[in-house]
Amino acid sequence: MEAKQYEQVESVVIMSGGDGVDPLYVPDAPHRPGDEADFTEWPWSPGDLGRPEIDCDASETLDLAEGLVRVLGDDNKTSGDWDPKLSPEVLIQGLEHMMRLRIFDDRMMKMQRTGKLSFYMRSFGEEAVAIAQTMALEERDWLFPTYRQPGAQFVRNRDMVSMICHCIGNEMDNVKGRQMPVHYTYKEGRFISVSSPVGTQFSQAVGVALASNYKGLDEVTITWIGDGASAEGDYHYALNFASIFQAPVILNVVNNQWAISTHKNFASKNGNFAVRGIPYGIPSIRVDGNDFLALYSVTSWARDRASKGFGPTHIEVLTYRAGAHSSSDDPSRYRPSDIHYYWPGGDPISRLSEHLKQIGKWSDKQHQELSEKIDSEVMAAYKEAVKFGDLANGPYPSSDAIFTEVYEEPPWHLIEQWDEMKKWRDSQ
Ligand SMILES: Cc1ncc(C[n+]2csc(CCOP(=O)(O)OP(=O)(O)O)c2C)c(N)n1
Ligand SMILES: [Mg+2]
Repeated sequence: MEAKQYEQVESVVIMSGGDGVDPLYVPDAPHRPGDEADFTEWPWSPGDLGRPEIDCDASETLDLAEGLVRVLGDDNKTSGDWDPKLSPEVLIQGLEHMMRLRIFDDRMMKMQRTGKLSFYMRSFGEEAVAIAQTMALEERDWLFPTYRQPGAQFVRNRDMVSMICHCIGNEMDNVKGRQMPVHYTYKEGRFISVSSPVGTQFSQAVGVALASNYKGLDEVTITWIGDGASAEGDYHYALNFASIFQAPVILNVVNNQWAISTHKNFASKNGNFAVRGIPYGIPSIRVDGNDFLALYSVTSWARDRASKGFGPTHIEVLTYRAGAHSSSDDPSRYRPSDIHYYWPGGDPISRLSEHLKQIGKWSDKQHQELSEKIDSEVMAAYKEAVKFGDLANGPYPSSDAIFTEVYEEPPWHLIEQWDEMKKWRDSQ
């Protein structure tokens, strides 16, 4: 066969910064300090969007990705095809988990401010996300969270004392001081260790989902990534692998509008994260992340698809980070301080409790009593946890732990270093 000819291209000089040419386009923030904090009201209502069959194609979900699945309306009533019709008992359980998370976060933040913890990250405003979604799964399903989904551990019954010991980094910390606070790992609950390098969990989750498939197990994997981290390659590798190998995985982008001080416009050109799944051939849905019922329903649908062999689902969870990124961040430097009060999705806890009151299954008195009960539970757990050491006074995990728990038998060069450290320690 004759070799093909390739057209020769003259060398092109790329001009930048000439007259009228912006050398670097930088997207604007939606709101800055001093701006009036308002959002356009959502045009989407419960009932706008149908619930497709679980074997649907990605193309059939375009309206779901461009719209917003909601079940709870502004009147706190439920409606539409996506209403999961949960019993009041399940809803009260969900409300309790969300209240526990908010009260726990509040207490831990106070501990951080008084020097009892080194660092903290709250889920403020996003409590429904991990809680509703984990409740919609089976206990055997795998969770690959970020630091913004610790609430899943309450659903999986993790002991609060153990969570606080981890945040302090004391002797009972199950990761022996190896992780930053809130970067939990909870093996018994299949809650995989939170990674500090954001985004890595996304492709790991796809790998685990493929392993479950290969072993013929009815286990689904769920993972979450932030809007900011979804600008990284890990997100795209995960979508591609999940789609090609039809992994039983639920891929969530939690769009809480902010990374740290950079905003969602740095990660998505048109502000919509859900539609990105469609060119990968993955059915994609955008869901109101402050609507417990909508989250539960969309996640059950995705689980059902995965479990029956129809592969991955891509979900944009639309929410708002009501608090700071972490205890090291001061968001009033880059956005209006009262902005979260204007978020059309409101507060996930109030919305669910108002709905329960409306159906006659909840009251202000019950809410108050539960809140007080949880507060005492958190205080009691804290007092118990500091018995094993606090940040100021220790005891801390032994420095020997640097050399243990990675290798069953540490290699010779680590043993040498370990011996050196012991000698130094004995000489102190
Ligand atoms: C690979 C990597 N880059 C940067 C950081 C620093 N960092 C930690 S959290 C964060 C913002 C992440 O924002 P987003 O993904 O939207 O998650 P959110 O905090 O809003 O839940 C950044 C930049 C990091 N931990 N890892
Ligand atoms: Mg974010």
